[in-house]
Order: sequence, then structure tokens, then C-alpha cells
Amino acid sequence: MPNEDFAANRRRFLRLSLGAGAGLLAGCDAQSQREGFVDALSLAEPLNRRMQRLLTGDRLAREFPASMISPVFKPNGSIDPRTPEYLALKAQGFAAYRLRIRGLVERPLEFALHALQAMPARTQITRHDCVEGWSVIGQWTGVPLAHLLGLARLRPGARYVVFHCFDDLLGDGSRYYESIDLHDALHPQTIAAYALNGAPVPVANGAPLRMRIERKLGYKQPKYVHTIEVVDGYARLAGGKGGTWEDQGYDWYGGI
Ligand SMILES: Nc1nc2c(c(=O)[nH]1)N[C@H]1C(S)=C(S)[C@@H](COP(=O)(O)O)O[C@H]1N2
Ligand SMILES: [Mo]
Repeated sequence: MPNEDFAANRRRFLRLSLGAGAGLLAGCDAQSQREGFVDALSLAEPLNRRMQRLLTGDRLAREFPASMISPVFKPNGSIDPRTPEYLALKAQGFAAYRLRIRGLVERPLEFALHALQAMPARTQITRHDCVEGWSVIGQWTGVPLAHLLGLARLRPGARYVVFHCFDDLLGDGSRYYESIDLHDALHPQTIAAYALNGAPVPVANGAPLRMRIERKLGYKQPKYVHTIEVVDGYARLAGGKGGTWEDQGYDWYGGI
């Protein structure tokens, strides 16, 4: 299945890039080594998370001048979702789209696109870094997630925010999902973006709404988001690792 090849390729990319950095794993291809690698990665993860937070604190991601915007914001992963629910919305220009906010909130909410567009907005020109080794710079406009969570009001126990998406990247009937902690959710550059370079987000880049979480790697930038769910933990969701790529062995923190 083409999607499995895709996933295998991505695991190889990750192993090579991290392996080269650590000077350890580059070139080892046996399946047993691969499993060992994934285990080592999850053991190292809580430490990574604390280290990265210690090093980066509340820093903003770098923002760039308009002159540096890439001519094409290279699309990756799902670029043309085919799930029935997405096709139905797309056929009508996303007029019936609603962003839902639910989970550990006082007020579950839902918003049409025009309602989101009428809210306080942030525009930022930032660099997107994919683990495959490429970067692009784009200008994003959207509603700060902190604003949306403020409207919904967090309930005690809220610790993570999960993003549920329309697309079935793995081709197995599942849907792409991702999660971040409240610290990243409330970060000023974390926005629910409806515009890229001053135009509606194209389908290839996550129409009608995708997250920008600017201190995270590409796979932690969920596209095609329909629901934002506040939870106290993500272990019960899908593979239990907090995201579609995390369930394939990627690091949950995914910081840059
Ligand atoms: N819903 C969804 N979000 C996703 C993906 C995906 O396949 N589906 N791919 C991720 C990866 S690996 C990258 S690099 C970026 C690509 O975003 P872009 O298509 O706007 O470049 O989206 C991320 N978010
Ligand atoms: Mo990516």
C-alpha cells in the first residue's frame, strides 16, 4: 500500500536524521535495531522535553520579513483528503464547516469560519521545518488558541489539547490527530490559521483551518482540523502516543 511505503520512508528519515546527530544509528537497517531505536526514543523523551523547555523557555519562534516568504509553501503528507466528511464540506466551499471545542471545558463551543475570522487575529511569518529535511517560510493568519480556550474556559484537570483532523493519512480508516500541552497551547504564536500568505489556506495546506504551533516540527502542525479537544491525558486515544506520527515512533515533544 502506498501509504505504508510513505510511513516506512518517514521512519527512515527520522532514524537517519536523529542517528546522524547522535553519531550512533546511521546505517543500521535491521528491523530489531529499528524497534530498539524507537524504544530508546521514548525513554529519552521526557528528558528531551524538560531539557528543551529549560533551554527555550517562553521564547517566540523567529519571525521573518515578507521578502523571505517562499514562493510555494510546499505541501506534505495529506494534500487532498478523500474522506467523505471532508469531500462533502469541500464541495460547498466549506460553508457548513464548524470548528468544535470540547472536552474539559466549561462551555463546549462551535464556530463557523466567518465567526473565527471576526475574532482577534494574529499574523506571523514563520519557518516550517519538516523532519524530512526541508523548510519553507509562510505568512499565517489566525485566531490565537489561547483566545478560543479562554472563551471555552478550561476545567480543572485540563492538561493537553488534542487536534482531530479530517484526513486518513495512513489509509487505514483512522484520522490524523496531534496533541500539545497547555504551555504550547497558550503560547502567543499558537494559532488556528485560516489564511496563508493573505489568502484562504489552500486545500493542500490544510483548508479550511490548520494549526500553527511555531516552535514545533512539521508533523505537529495539524491540517484539516475540525475538533479541538481538551483532555487530561492522551493515552486512551488511537495508538496512545499523542499523535499519528508519534504512534509511528516520532517524538511527542517535536520541538525546534
Ligand atoms: N491533518 C494532517 N496534518 C498534517 C499532516 C498530514 O498528513 N495530515 N502532515 C504533517 C507534516 S509531516 C507536515 S511537514 C506538515 C505539512 O504542512 P504543509 O502541507 O502545509 O506543508 O503538515 C503536518 N500536518
Ligand atoms: Mo513533516
